[in-house]
Parts: sequence; C-alpha cells; structure tokens
Amino acid sequence: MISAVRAAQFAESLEDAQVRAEPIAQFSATAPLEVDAAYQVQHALIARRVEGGDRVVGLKLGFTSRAKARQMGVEDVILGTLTAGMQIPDGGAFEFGSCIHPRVEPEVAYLLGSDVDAHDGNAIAAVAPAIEIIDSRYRNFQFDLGDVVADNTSAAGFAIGPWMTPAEAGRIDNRAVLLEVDDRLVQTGSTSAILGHPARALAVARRLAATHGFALRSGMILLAGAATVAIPLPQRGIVETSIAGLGRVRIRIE
Ligand code: OOG
Repeated sequence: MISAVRAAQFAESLEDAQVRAEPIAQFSATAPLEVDAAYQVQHALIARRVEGGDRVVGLKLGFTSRAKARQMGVEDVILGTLTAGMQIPDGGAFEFGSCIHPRVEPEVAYLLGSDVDAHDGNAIAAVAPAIEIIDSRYRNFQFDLGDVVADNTSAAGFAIGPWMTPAEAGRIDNRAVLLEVDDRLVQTGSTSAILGHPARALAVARRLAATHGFALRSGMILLAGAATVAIPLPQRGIVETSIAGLGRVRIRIE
C-alpha cells in the first residue's frame, strides 16, 4: 500500500497525460508499483473523474486471452473501471485526436442483472458484442503489471451492441469473432479465446473485485477482455465487431 497522497499524485499524472494526450514515462522505470498500490492509484484516478461529474458504469477485464497477454507481456488478469464518459453509442463517433496511440479490440460484454458479491452465482442479464478502445498513457504503449493497473488498464472508450438475454444467445463459447475496418477483415478469433470460455469472466471479475475493492452492481457492464490482439485504431473509418449469433456493433472514427 502507498499513502493516499502518493496515490493521488500518480493518479494526477495519469489524468494529465490523458487530458493532454501526451504520454508519460512508465512508473516502473523509477518507482515500481506493487499490485495493491496500483489498484489504489486506479481508484484515486476514478474518484477524480467522478468528482468531475463522470459516473462508473461498469468494469473491464484485461489479459483474459493468451493472444493479448502475449502481445503485451503481462500474464495476470486485471480489472479496470468503465465510466459513462468512455461510452460511445452504437453507431456513434469517436475522436481519434483525443488519444495518444489508440488501439482497438473486439470483446464480449455482459450486463449484470443483480449485485454480485464474492460468493454469488450467475448474475448475467444480457450479453452483447462490444468494441473496446485502449490507449496506454505510457510512452510506446509499454508497461508492467503495476503500471497498467494504475492506468485503469488502458481504458479509453467502448461501444456495446444490442443486448440479448442469455436464453436468446444460447451457448456463447466458440463463436466466431470478427473485427472489421471499413468492411475489411482485420482480426478473427473465437469467444473461447477469453479464459477458455467467456462465461468464466464473471467468476474471475468477482474474485478480482473482492480482492481489490471494486463493487459489481446490478445494471453494470462487464467487458470480458479481448478475443484477439489489439490493432492500431485507424485515424478515420468504420470499426465493427461482429460475433456469430450475437450481432454487431460499429463506431465511426473521425
Ligand atoms: C491493457 C488492457 C488489456 C484486454 O482486453 O486484454 C485489455 C492493454 O493491453 O493496454 O483490455
């Protein structure tokens, strides 16, 4: 653990990097953060946003697929926070210039139908295809585990497609996942790349939430993590995720 003052200082430099869209040096180069301290920084960062009028709308998992963990060299599954300010409506626009070096990845999203504590069973009310935009606030998109947790797991934007009930969706493992830019296929994968079965996401999120001081509440969104590697976000164009049997979600980058 670190002092609240120290956590606030780390949070302020991350917030500054994001607002100015200018990267900072990784903390691990000079002052490595233990995982507990890194979550303290993330909570301080989100508290600043909430004080500024933003609102927590969900949580996101990171490094739930081997492809992503390998791409970034971080092995542990991590939890980040989604706020209303990050949400892009399905079909809406996202400003490339608001980011430093954004990347995009296709994901599965869940809607929680009840509060979830460490022992709860299945609370998934709905499932949807999703797009996540990540933008590390660190130079060259390089970080260690503590760095990326403090930086709210690189969260920058997300869009959710039409929700479907679990009964309508059926078994959601081993569904084809496509990421397209201007109707060109840029990544393909399977929902089973997420933890071997994407339904495991809730249990993993529940464990991390209980350990690191997050609440999983009814009405919250949970992003289960990328099913493929991330690709650089195009400066302009239409980005779309489609998941077989679940439908599609698209945003316009401008
Ligand atoms: C960290 C976020 C990883 C995922 O889906 O695995 C992530 C990063 O790669 O910058 O969101």
